[in-house]
Amino acid sequence: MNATPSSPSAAPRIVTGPHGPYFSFGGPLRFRGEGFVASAGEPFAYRWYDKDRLVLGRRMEDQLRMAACYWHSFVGTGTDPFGDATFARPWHDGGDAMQQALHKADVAFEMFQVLGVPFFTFHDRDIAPEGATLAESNDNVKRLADVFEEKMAKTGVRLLWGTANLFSHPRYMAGAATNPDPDVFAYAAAQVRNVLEATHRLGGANYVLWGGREGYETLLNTDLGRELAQMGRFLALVVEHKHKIGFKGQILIEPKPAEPTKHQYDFDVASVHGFLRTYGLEHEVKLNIEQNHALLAGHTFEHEIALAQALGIFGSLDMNRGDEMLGWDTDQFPHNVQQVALAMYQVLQGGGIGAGGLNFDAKLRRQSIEPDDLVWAHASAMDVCARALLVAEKMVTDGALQRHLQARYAGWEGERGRAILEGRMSLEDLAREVEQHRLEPRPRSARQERLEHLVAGYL
Ligand code: XLS
Ligand code: NI
Ligand code: NI
Repeated sequence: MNATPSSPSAAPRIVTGPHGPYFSFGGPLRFRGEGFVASAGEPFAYRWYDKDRLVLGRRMEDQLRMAACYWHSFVGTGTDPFGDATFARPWHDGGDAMQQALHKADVAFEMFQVLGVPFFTFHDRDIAPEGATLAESNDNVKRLADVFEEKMAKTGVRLLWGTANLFSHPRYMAGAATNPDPDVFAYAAAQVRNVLEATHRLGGANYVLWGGREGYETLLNTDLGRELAQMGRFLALVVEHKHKIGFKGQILIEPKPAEPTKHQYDFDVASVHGFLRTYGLEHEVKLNIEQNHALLAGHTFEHEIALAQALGIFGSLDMNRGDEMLGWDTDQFPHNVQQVALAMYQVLQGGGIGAGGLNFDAKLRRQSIEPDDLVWAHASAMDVCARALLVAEKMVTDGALQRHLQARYAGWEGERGRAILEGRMSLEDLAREVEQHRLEPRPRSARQERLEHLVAGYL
């Protein structure tokens, strides 16, 4: 380990690996406020991400709990279905697979420090190579977890969540838990056990399951009912093991309607909630909601957040937008302040992000080939989220939206409304009420445009 000289005089130093600094930013990015003007000496500073600023009584860093993900940034190479790799990453060649993994870890922690991002996330296969046997693969993961433990202690970076990659390897082509072959189910279970334990050891706040291959292409070869039962059993085993090892983090499912399978079982918040209740897991498992997965399911991000909160299963967020014109998961960094603000408003109204966080499950466009593009992408996204949080704070403190909502539902706070909800009135009672009092409900404006104008004012 050696330290690189940092450019702005008093800035703390960044710990890099033996390959030296990968990014041109010598010290952690600083907060310089809205008036910041980039210069050769300081090409980037946060304009809104001021981690210690109090927002509704909590530090901004704690309201957002932002995380950089390992996979897109350090595994991705810029390939697309038509094109080869465009990113030349030095840790992808040179040395054996384990040496490459160590090099990758050095660069990852260098980036976390430059950004000052408090959390990271990973899949087992992102951090360590697959071995010849499962035992070897699991051992590789454990060795990297040792390395992480040391780096986390040195840098203060924490783990938002870990997850197992149960979708890349051909053994999982027909699903992991939902595979027609129980041996694959067993293999997936063994892999999850290992990552869950590594996540626990690293003090992870959550453990995520995204069922990329838990779905199907055609019913001609699929027994849907059987596969759902298998998935229910798998999740129960994960929950059981969590309690056995004393993992206190949240277990999260990440819904997505399709891609890679044509029809994914964890379609959206509503369908996952139904699934959890069917298998009696609604008090054990929460949701990791991804912005673009919501859009692909035909919902807004804020709809999925509000629904999960209403059902008591809100867990965490993956902050990556899609493209309005493209119907697939483009995993772009957030840049639309209004979109993020509307989501953050729901998060705040529902009591905050809790043990979850805002994970950038986002990747560079394949023409962004410079190392520093990784920093620019994350830092810009962090700044956009910070700004969106400040907008959401205004929406909360001003209170006009909330007042409108209260006025709109005020009837339900009255005697008749309460009697209905508390089950004190039958259909006959209600019919009598209407007749006796000659009730004739009068439609009232919902004022959508006026509220939209209010939102424009908070931006
Ligand atoms: C893919 C998912 C994936 C999960 C983690 O679309 O978003 O990246 O977040 O397995
Ligand atoms: Ni996704
Ligand atoms: Ni995701």
